[in-house]
Amino acid sequence: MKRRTFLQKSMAGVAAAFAGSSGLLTWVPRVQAAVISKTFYITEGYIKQPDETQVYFKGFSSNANGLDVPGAALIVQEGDSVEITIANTLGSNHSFVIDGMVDSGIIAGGQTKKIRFTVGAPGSYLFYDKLAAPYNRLVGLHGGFAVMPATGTNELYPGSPTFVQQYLWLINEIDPLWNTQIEQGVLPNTKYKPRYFTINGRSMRVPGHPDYGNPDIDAGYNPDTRLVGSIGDRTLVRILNAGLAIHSMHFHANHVEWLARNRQIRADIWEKDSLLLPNNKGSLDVIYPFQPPVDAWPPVTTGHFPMHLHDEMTQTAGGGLYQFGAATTISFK
Ligand SMILES: [Cu+2]
Repeated sequence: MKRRTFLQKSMAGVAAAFAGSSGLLTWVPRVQAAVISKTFYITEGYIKQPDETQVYFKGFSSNANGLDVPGAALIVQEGDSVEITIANTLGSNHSFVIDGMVDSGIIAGGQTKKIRFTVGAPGSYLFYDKLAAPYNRLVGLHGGFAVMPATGTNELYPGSPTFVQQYLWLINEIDPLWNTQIEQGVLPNTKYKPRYFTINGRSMRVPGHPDYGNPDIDAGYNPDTRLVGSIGDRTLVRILNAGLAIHSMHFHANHVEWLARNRQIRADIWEKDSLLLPNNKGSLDVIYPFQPPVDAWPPVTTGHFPMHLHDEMTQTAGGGLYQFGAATTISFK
């Protein structure tokens, strides 16, 4: 997989308007709206899965010659003006949609289209291709769109608990047979059997595997995905589900503060260790507080803990490789 790259441009002269790659979001709070521009190339290619199978994907890529699955995450602020140019390098029709905010309409094969919109309410959104639903979305045409409130504060929505850093986790599951049928230009006609499960396009590797700890490959060590903090580094995690399956997210060491699900703000913020992630573009927003685990004695301030999904199939690859699925790690440094 090509390393994710990112293009940044702000016509209002505001630096660091949005961020890096698919997961760890860079954000500098600001009070004025800005103009945010981004170009995506709709591309295709193959990504090697944990069992060495090469699987076909399409993506919203930052380079015409690359393949980014998911597409680079965008982080913007309510009220910003966004201009997105989408160059469809393929022969098939595609689209770019953010529910409630923008719908490009059909972008025909070979066509380049520029869309403009004003950013709506704060929260965590998916951008995706809605054509041939859900197949184009599942085959990789998706990415995260994080909207900060216009308050100039590190909070999910005005008045919500604050944090010092934020990540975006995009969960997907992959049925390679479906992807192959999409490659062949036919709509899948077989029963859905996902065999790979990813966070930000990557799966876990286990100790002893040649790619264990390789940040480009191993979801447990990829800096976009792995939560890293010291005590007190309250961390917002925006979790989005591009896939068809409902999941159970389980955090170790700390409970999380549950702020929203499907952008519905919780009236009461519960502290939970496991949470249901809805399917079909569902979302969860939580704060991982990086506090000393409350039940540990003597007190724990450093260490390395998992976050995995509790639906067991998601912890496998290729129909059986256990612990090569959708999981990552949490590092108290
Ligand atoms: Cu668990």
